[in-house]
Order: sequence, then C-alpha cells, then structure tokens
Amino acid sequence: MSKSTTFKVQPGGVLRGEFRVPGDKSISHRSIMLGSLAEGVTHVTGFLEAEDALATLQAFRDMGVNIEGPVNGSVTIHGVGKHGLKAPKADLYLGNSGTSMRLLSGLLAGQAFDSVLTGDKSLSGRPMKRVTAPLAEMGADIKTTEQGTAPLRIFGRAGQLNGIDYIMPIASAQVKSCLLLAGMYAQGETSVTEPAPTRDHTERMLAGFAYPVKSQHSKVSITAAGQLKATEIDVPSDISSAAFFLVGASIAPGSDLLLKHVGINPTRTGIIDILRLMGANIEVLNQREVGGEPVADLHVVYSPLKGIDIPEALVPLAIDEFPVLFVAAACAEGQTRLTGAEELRVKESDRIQVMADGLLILGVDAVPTADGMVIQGGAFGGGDIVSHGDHRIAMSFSIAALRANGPISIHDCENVNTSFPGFTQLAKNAGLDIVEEIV
Ligand code: SPQ
Repeated sequence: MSKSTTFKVQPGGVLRGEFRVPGDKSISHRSIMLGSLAEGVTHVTGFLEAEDALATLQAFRDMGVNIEGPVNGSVTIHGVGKHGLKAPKADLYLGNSGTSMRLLSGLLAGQAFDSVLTGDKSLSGRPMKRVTAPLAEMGADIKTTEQGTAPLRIFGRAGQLNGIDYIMPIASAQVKSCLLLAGMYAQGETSVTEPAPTRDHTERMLAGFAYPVKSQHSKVSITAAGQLKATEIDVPSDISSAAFFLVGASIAPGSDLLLKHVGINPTRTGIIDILRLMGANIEVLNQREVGGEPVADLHVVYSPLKGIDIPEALVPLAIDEFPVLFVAAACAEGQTRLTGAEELRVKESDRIQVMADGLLILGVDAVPTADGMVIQGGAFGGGDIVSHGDHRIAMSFSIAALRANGPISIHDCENVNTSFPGFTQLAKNAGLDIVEEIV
C-alpha cells in the first residue's frame, strides 16, 4: 500500500519572519533541458529539488546526459550538444509533471530515435492534443490514446520536421515552449503567436544560452540555425510558491513577511497585481536581474481585502495562483468574480471544481462556473478536504486555516513534493499550526 499524507491545520495564526521559498519550477525544468543540449558544462544553482523538476532531470540522464547533483540546489550538467541525446532504454516516466511531458514531446519529435513518455494518473488524464496537433503539422509522428492523452509514443523524425507559423488557440507557455524546442530541429522558421502573454522563461533562457530567438510583440520565432553555449543559471525562488505566503500574510491579522529572492518576471506577477487590486499591502524591494530574469524581495503585511472582478488580462499571468486566490476571495469583504479561466479545469486536477467543493465544505459561498468562480467573502469554518492529489489545492487549504473557525484536515497531500518540498516546515516556522501525518 502506498502511503498517504494528511495535513492537519489548526485555525488561526500569524505569519512573520523572512525566508526564501524553493526554486522556480518552470525555470528548473528548462535549465536541465537546455543545459543538456548545450556545448559545454552548465552550472545551475537554486535548482528546485522537487519531484517534477527531478523527473525532467532523470529523463535526460536516461538519454545519456551526465548530470551531477542536485546537492543543495546545485546541479552540474555536462551538455551533449543539440544532436547528442541517446535513445532511452525504457519509457521516460514523468510523474505528475505536465511541463516535462509537453516540452519533451516537442524536443523528442525531431530526434534520431523513438521514445515513449508516460506519467501518473493525473498526468495521463491531461490533454496532449494541444501539443501533438501542431507538432503533426510540423511533420512529427506521435501516437496518443484515443482521448489524446499519454502515453505518448514518439517516432523520431530527425531532419524531417518543417517549421510552421502557429497561432495558438489558448494562452499556453507549455505549447509555445514545445513548438520552440521542436523548431530547433525543423527546416525553415517556426513561429508561435500567443493570444495573451504567457511565461517567457524558454525564450529568455534560449537567449542566455546564446541561441537565436526572435520575439516581436506576441510572436516568437526560431530556426535550427544555432547552437546552445553552456552558461551559469541562478534559479530564483518560485513566485507560485511565494503566492501561498503572499495570501497567507494578507489574510492573517498581524502578519509581516519578507520573501527573499523571488522571481518577478512580468509574465508571472499577476498574483501581486490581483492581490493589490483587492487591497493587499505588498512591496517589491531590491529589484535586480539575475541571469536574464528579474528578481526582488517581497514584503507583505496584513491588510483587509475586498472582493473584485478579476481582470481577464491577468488570468494567464496568475494561472497557477487561482487556488490560493480563491482563498483570498473567501476572506475578502464582498464578492470576487473570476472569468476567462477555463484552463484551470485541465491542470493537475479540475481546479475550479475541486476548490469550489472544498470551499463549500468550509461553508464558503462559492459558485463554480464554466470558466471561473463567484465567491462571496465571509467567515468560514473547518472541515475535511480532499486535494485530489493536486499540490496547489493542498497548500491553498492549509493557508485557509489562518482564517477558519475550526481545524482543517487536507487529505492526499503527497504531491506537495512535486513543487514545494518542505512546505509544512516552512509554513510552521512562519506561524501556521500545521502537522503532517503519514499513514
Ligand atoms: O507542469 P504542470 O503540472 O503543468 O504545472 C503547472 C503547476 O500548477 O505547477 C500547471 F498545472 O504549471 C504550468 C503552468 O500552468 C507550468 C508552465 C510552464 O512551466 O511552462 C506553464 C503553465 O501551463 P500552460 O498549460 O498554461 O502552458
């Protein structure tokens, strides 16, 4: 029997102190991918030692790349060059990680060998047609299940991919990045136009590895004419992990936190903008640039929140933060309305339904809609919540306990380790009364 983790959180508490949350998950994945394809040795610091990023790391080891570490966030990658990957001896298992699967599908489509990508139950239910359809237009040969899901059987088409000019129907950094990686192996130019700005870590990191990539307004283009030169990467703290503490300190009276060295790439800062619109007190201090990514210390102090209509333009810029933003909305005065966020239904869980179900258990007036949620703020109680194996749901309901009138137990929390190892200890040190029970 596999073990199950429950978080038991007592109501109330104040968050205080200063600390660093773990490294950015999106940047950690990309550091392994591009470092492996580079000429020379790439050193990474601040790497996220969590299951998702480690799944990517293992996949590249399985394709013959010598990777040392991680030791305290330091990784050394002995790059094999753009054409140096070797056929894996077995299927590449990517656990819970959508980013690994979608980006690798593009990268592997143009290799000289075949490969199979598999994942856990959640990942095996997530839509992959969004990548396999445009890749097929480029000439890729990838088989999915009838439902368009993993396992992905990729028949390498080295030298046979062609560039396309793709207008993305959804705002997805994973689709964009997948096609850019495929474009590094395609004849002619591959361009991707996005309907709204999405995280641009792939483009920034390609530039950091001296690989030519052209960005014009909402269009990014790449060709096969380039080589990656090894570099140094300092991964900032993940703003998606900092988000739990930004909300926690905003809703718990008396709180005062300094979150250090957080990535504030403008394609990721929707959480700060939305919380500020709700009345949060967040200061962005000591702004600097580290390896092509903007970084700052975030100072957050308790402030009463009010409900808002969340501007749709901010949705892709805060896409992973809505579970915890729903908790902020439950603590705000008045009504908060989210629209234009149907993508939340196809994440690690259906984040609209699972959050609404949990909030209702606590007694919050939350009404899920096709593309968002309407939440009436007010007092709420405790209860038993199922996270459905979704790390962000588990951490969001832990934070909700700061304002609940009774204890909250959250079941099925093992996957917090996919993005935020050490969450309970860090939260406890900051002032949340949380214990982890493994049975
Ligand atoms: O990797 P995974 O499981 O897809 O991770 C999530 C998350 O909440 O951690 C999504 F569920 O983040 C995605 C994010 O939602 C990471 C990501 C990336 O690194 O490129 C992009 C976003 O996904 P998408 O589908 O909008 O491209």
